[in-house]
Amino acid sequence: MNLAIPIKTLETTTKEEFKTLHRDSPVLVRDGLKGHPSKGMTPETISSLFGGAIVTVADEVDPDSCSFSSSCSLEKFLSEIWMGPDLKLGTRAFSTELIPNLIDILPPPYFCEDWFEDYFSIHWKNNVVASSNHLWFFIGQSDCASGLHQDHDGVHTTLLQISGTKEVVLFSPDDTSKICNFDSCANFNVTEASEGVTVEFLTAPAGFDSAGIQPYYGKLHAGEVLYLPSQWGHFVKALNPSITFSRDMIDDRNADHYFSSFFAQLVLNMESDTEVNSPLSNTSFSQLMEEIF
Ligand SMILES: O=C(O)CCC(=O)C(=O)O
Ligand SMILES: [Fe+2]
Repeated sequence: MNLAIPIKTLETTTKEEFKTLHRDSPVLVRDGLKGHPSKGMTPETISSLFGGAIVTVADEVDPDSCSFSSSCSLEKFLSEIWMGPDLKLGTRAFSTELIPNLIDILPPPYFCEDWFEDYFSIHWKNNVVASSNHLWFFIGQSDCASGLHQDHDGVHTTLLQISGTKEVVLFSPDDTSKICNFDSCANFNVTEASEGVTVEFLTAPAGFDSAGIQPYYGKLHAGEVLYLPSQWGHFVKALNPSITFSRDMIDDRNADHYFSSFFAQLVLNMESDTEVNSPLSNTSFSQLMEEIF
């Protein structure tokens, strides 16, 4: 059993203070949605903006046996399934084909520096930020969970809690590399007791030793934002019907990591000619190069 440390929590901050004092560890900012276009959104507003998108509904509680059951419109999911009988169902989707205008309501939270936002042209924003899995929504019933993982390409991310409450368990990049091997991560149980929250590892990769592994634990409420620096492992579970938006970011600390992964992937995609999966399938390589240089 490993006792969790509470995630650092701030009532409020500023861009300057956050960059100087806080950005290198996970932080929960209570007024994180202040001034954000998605603040106060309801299932009704989300339906009116994006309700026509066809989303996949899945049982996401156990990521290893995630059974994709059906597709339906986001409007139907929100009005009939999300509030319906509790089957631990959830949907997650990212921008572009599904929700082309998600980028309009998902700029970074007020306290975050982001080079995508500050330096990218419209072309890059539309073809890379909006189409390379950097803008997400996660909508799920109670108990719907995202298994422990690190985000792709070394991005920093923010979880913007629009509605409901989620619990999160975090591990440092070093600890995450011990808990997860290439195929899977250790399974664990989270228990809340008067002496604190404990994490008990159940199944684990061969040779895993839980001694010294330090979990971090927190609850994310509507209006709050959780900031996760690059490569922090995260497990997220809805404690009641919940809506989370998520926005990735880069800055001086992870831009090299991001661009080396991004271009390595691009070259692989060009070599194997799998244009459909390319993050730049809407644009040509030469067009992109013209934008950059
Ligand atoms: O809210 C969730 O279920 C997962 C969020 C997440 O993993 C992310 O935004 O990177
Ligand atoms: Fe994630």
